[in-house]
Amino acid sequence: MAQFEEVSKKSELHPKPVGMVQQYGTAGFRTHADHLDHVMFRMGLLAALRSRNTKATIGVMVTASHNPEEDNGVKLIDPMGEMLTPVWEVYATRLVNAEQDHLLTVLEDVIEKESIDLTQEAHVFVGKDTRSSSARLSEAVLDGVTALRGHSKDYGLVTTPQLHYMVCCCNTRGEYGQASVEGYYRKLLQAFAELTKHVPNRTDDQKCLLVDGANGIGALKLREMVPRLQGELLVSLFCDGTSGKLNHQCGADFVKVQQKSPKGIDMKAGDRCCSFDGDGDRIVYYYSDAEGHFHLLDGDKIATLISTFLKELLTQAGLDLKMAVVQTAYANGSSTRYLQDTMKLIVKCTKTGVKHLHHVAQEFDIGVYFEANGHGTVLFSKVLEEKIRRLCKDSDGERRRVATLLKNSVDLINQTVGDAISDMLLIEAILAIRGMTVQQWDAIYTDLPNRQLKVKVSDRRVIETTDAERKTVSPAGLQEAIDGLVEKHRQGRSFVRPSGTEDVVRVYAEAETQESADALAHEVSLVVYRLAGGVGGEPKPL
Ligand code: 16G
Ligand code: MG
Repeated sequence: MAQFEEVSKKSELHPKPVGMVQQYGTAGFRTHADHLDHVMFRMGLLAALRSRNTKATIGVMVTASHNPEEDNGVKLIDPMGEMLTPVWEVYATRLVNAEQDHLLTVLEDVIEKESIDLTQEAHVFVGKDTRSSSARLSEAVLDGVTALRGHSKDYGLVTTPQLHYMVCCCNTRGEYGQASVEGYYRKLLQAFAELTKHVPNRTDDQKCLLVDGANGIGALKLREMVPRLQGELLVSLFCDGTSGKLNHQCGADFVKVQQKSPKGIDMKAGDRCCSFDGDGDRIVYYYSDAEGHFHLLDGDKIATLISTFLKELLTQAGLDLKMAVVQTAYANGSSTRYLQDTMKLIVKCTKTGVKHLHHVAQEFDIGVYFEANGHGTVLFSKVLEEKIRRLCKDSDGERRRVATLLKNSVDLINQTVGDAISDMLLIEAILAIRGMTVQQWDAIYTDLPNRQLKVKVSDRRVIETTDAERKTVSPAGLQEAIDGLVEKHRQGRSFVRPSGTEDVVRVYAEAETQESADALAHEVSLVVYRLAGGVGGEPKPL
């Protein structure tokens, strides 16, 4: 077709290696940067189609998050700033895997299936992280958009959540904020200043926060904000990208998995610290005590702090609304018990992957969702936002104060997706308002010791799960074997699931003591190895 001449011509500049197959997984396409040029070009094409299909602006983010610097990846962002809808993930996979002479056929197929009108305008926002390959790869995305006569706006270096925010702002005609990095800073900084302005007498020590920027984009963006925090938060930035390598021995994933502080951070006993991941959509907190023991405050502890704070405000404001915390099977059993039994909150469990949590959180007036790995945010219903707005205007005294706190919390939170910078500011504001130290926050409940292992099998798809990945249905006998092992450990719990990002089966175990959790994880991984076709040597630690 004549209208695709440009696509044909341009796609020759971004050829697909014959036989290469990739999958739009939990976090989009992600692999070694050398294998991504054609993927990027084609995702530019797909974004231009998705934009026409939704009659809205679509985002394309070039990043491989916490993966090594040599990798890269790409994710599409739907109109309200949410993850790409699953049907289009299938199109993405098809388009990327089409051999060169088949590309137009697959493209036409999507156009026909979705009845896309090519005379419509298409608008695409593009962003990238700090990887050395990101500049060239985002050019390939822009090429794809142009080849289908789409308009693009290149935001250059931004965190993933910043691009989600831009897309949402643009499609809500500014209702969510102004679609620029400056607009993002202004919205967050103002909400943070409002939240902290009546907090009395904090010492500099209480305001100090050590931040590990994973040598990535989060560090660059935070550095731009720090001078504008008006001394309410004193940030010492480490792993800021000036010398170290992206995600290398630093960042949220390293800290969470290794359960130790990042290399290069200068932390003393009791210092409050946090780590971002490589694209700024995850955060974990930690400190070390006087005996040198490391304490991690992960996504579960963050969800607990935030949901406790919001629930109290709701009660004080006299708002009786539905609130829930959404977790995955990885949530520490102690956190689930605390939220359910002590806080009397509704707790939901979903499959791993942000989009699953996001979806369930949308069903409530306040949906707090966090993965244990530190990715999470809070969603507010339109009804609640309206009630808060009205209360701010119509009430006075204590009720008005509480309503204003709620309003500023809503403004500080990036509701499109988990956002390390926004989460960090909210956590800091809550700790300040409550006059709470990191140790007091940590003491809300005590994590059950846990262990994660991974097992290599010849085909991880043989593992099928149910009940939000907490039970397996195949291979036969596996769940019974796990149940038998769990029974032998006090407070034991264990589950296994095929990874969505790596060719392995993941094993999780928790129990009353670390020895017991370690033993349980080991025993379960041996059963997986035996029943699910293990390959290579013995199962390895994560
Ligand atoms: C991706 C997901 C994350 C999930 C992780 C699980 C997004 C944006 N990220 O990083 O939510 O926890 O994958 O990885 O959805 P796994 O399947 O390899 O355990
Ligand atoms: Mg990330």
